[in-house]
Amino acid sequence: MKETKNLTLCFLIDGDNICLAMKKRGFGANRWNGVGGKVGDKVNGETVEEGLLREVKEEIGVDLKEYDKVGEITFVFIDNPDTELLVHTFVSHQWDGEPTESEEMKPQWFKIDEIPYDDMWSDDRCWLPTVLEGKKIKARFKFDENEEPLENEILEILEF
Ligand code: 6OG
Repeated sequence: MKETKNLTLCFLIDGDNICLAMKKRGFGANRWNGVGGKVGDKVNGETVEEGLLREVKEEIGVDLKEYDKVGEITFVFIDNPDTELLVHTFVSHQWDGEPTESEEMKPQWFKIDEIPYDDMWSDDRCWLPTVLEGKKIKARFKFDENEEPLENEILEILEF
């Protein structure tokens, strides 16, 4: 039986700047990414949006005031074929508070044209520019056992 785990991922955008956060521990450590995490992690029956607000607050201390869903991205790892990660992806232009370091994440602002793709998950280079152009996507990526993308396994990027 395939299991789908729901996660959230959010990018704060301020004009030409994007807030990324360095993951300090756990899955995806030492990569820049948006902020988010598992839905229902710590709170039973949590909705995707509740999970988004909780994780953004926990990880960078910010309360989102506005956010748009911009993508649904499915990740499959070849050494864990029965589990799919479904990452509900958002951008926000309005929030309360300043992004602040936590035990899990160290946030930093980057110019949108200087996003450090070499130090991010490799899929980001494929879909994040499309999202930053204001499009919404559905995408699916498959990784090998070394967390490297498998050639020709980028199945689709669609507007929906
Ligand atoms: P926690 O383990 O911290 O949630 N995530 C990914 N993000 C990108 N850009 N690419 C991936 O490719 C990802 N896999 C997971 C979702 C993990 C956080 O990392 C995101 C969550 O925001 C494989 O609870």
